Amino acid sequence: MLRALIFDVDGTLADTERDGHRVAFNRAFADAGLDWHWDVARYGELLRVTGGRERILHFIDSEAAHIAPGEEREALARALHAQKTTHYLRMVDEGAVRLRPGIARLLSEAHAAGLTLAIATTTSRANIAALLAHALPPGALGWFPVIGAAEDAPRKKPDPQVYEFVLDQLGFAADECLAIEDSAAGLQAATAAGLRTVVTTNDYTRDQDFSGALTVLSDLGENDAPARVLAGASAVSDVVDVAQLQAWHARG
Ligand code: XBP
Ligand code: MG
Repeated sequence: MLRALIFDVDGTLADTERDGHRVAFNRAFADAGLDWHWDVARYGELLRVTGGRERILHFIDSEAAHIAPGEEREALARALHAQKTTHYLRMVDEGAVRLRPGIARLLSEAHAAGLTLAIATTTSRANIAALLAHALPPGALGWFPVIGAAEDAPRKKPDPQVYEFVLDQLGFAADECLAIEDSAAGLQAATAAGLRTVVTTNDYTRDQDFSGALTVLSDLGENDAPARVLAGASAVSDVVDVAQLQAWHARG
């Protein structure tokens, strides 16, 4: 029986990366007087490193090796990442980030149907709270009794740590849940935790390897803009709703 849906955040609930996180990183670099700029294409490459602080550290290693290794490098990455989060939170409050097609519809429907909703993400609790507060009805954060975030799982996806944390908190077996992800790293993390996964791709993840996913979709679909199945199990309805997820889950 399907009991819980576990959602990734960045790229899955919302297209946060190109016009949200990326812009916030660049603002933090400018604030610090650095001439670093992550353009849209470069950011796509950098997304291979999951976790914003880890992404900055990787960039320092590859392009700013003159910055002393060790404490100086760690402190710089931490400070830039904190400043980036400040910018990102402001941008979310200003409405720079929107939920993806079908997300608000499916979350409301699943909550009303009694499915447990959870989150498993690499980003921070503050970023999740801001996004949900801005984009969903008041109180929607309370629809998610379990949230696994950066603070709970220092080992970032594709490591399964955040999914294992969420499953532990939920108290459900992995085969009673579905994960919804947008990236190969996310799919690997969920799969390694024993979860079956529905993938909705986006501009940054479209060409990644999603073998092992239950199904791969353009998005969850709205009534006037149906979801397209790109690979895996076919759909019985135009939009991904609770009945559709139950059907996929039952196929195993
Ligand atoms: C998301 C990430 C995050 C975001 C930026 O991966 O890797 O690092 O890009 O957020 P996923 P932070 O969707 O697989 O969880 O700067 O807060 O890390
Ligand atoms: Mg993601």
